[in-house]
Amino acid sequence: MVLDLKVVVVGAGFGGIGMGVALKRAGYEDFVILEKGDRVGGVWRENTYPGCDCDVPSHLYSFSFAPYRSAKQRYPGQEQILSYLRQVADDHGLTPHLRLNSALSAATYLDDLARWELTTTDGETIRADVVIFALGQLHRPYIPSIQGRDLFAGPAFHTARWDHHQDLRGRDIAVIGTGSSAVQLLPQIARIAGRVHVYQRTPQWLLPKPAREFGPVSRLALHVPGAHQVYRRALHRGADTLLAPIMHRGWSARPAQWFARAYLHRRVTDPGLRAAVTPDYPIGGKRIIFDNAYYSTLARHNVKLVTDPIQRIVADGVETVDGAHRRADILIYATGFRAAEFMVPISVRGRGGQVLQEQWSDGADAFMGLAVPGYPNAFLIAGPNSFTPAGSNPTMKEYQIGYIMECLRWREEIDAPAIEVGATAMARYRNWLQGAIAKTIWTGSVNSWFKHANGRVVNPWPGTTRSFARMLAHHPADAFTVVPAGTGIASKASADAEQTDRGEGASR
Ligand code: N01
Repeated sequence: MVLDLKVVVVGAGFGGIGMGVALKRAGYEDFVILEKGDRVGGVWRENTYPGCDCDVPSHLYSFSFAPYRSAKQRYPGQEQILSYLRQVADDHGLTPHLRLNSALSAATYLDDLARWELTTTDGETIRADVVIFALGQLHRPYIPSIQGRDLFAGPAFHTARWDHHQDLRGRDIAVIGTGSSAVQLLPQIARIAGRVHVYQRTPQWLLPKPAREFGPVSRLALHVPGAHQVYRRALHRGADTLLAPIMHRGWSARPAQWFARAYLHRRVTDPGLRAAVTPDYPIGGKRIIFDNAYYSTLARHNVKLVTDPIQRIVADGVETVDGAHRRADILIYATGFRAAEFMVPISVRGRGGQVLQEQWSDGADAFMGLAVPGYPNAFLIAGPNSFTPAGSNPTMKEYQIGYIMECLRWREEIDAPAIEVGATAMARYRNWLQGAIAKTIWTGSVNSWFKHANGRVVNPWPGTTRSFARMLAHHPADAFTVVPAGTGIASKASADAEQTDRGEGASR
């Protein structure tokens, strides 16, 4: 049996839940949210490693319509974020719309019907007018294929697949990777482990996290009408003013780099360790980490930072290229995610059967990270180049959700079977985007999950959250075009020509 719906949202993290709330508020009832997991929460459901929390303040890392008014912690913990998302879903009546344990495997646009046909891994077929992919980027673990990986005899797992059955007390642990997850994890496990070897390939820039607790006075003050909005706005402005300039080369990043270097010098007194953890690339080249405990943990008697590259993994430990063998009972991969691969493993076919993954083989791109020419009535939340390393990603998603709602309203208003972003608007946006990225430090040689394997910067947004909002403040008719039913295309070139002929405007 085929289920017939108006809208299908894929993913129940911040993007999918926020989209569900917007649909409900606009009076939509005929929609489902497909979720591959057994609960809502996205990355905050997947990541349960000790110490997992958020280094963005809770009053920013939340929806504008659902403030964390009584939060005691300035930075929310993983469980707190998970229960916040569950609460938002409950409060806004999303539970009946959720289809948990239901992973999308394929999405195909049916030209004749101007509708999407969606197939789940358990064989269900759904047809819908509109599909919104809110899959997120940091949920498919990356485990490097280091020689001997399968020979390790003890427990080995990724930070996003934490094995809670393992007792780490007194054990020798190897942690591979020194990104945000490792930095949060290390202080927690070092307290109980026998010995921890941390394998660093590239050092990270760290900045301190301001005080963690909100006192009773601050909490009370945030209940004063309007105070929460003022505080949130101030946090946004602060991030846009202090953090966003770091992404640009030159003087604007210098104060942050001086500050980070001074912090490192204060916290790491051993000259050898200090040299080992000092990055040789500009701050912001990788996502900056906010933390207070990592540097002091590296100096603990039972923790050793290893900077010699890993040669191989053996049954009882890790060997480095200098010939050293370090024993490990447990191996933890803090090696990040397949973040540069968008929409994997879903097979997406647009007009005329064109295949999204083929189009994106050199790196994904999408108009404002939310729409791709040739894929009518399909939208993304947190698609390519819409991750902000300098602010609140739930806020970026809210801006995209607002724009998608405008698209849905416009489509209904003009009674169009389908709309899609025009090739001209996309080309102009792409030109602007590439120009903006060229002015950032991300194009440097340092490795990061911001980039595709070919070096193209595909994840971060090269501006402030305010500039993102400004660019989405245009009417969809400025960028989108109507697609009548039955508009299959023979090739991408003919589609481009056809859309240009229609003379659609551009959004900027
Ligand atoms: O992953 P990462 P993460 N041999 O990709 C190393 C978000 N997050 O899970 O730098 C040896 O940053 C790799 O080395 P190198 C946040 O946006 C947010 O830590 O590539 N090492 C690196 O050190 C974050 O940016 C919060 O040289 C290898 C590490 O593995 C994103 O998630 C909290 C290797 C991977 O670091 C990802 O963070 C946690 C190899 N073969 C996470 N391969 C918040 O608080 C890789 N590495 C919001």
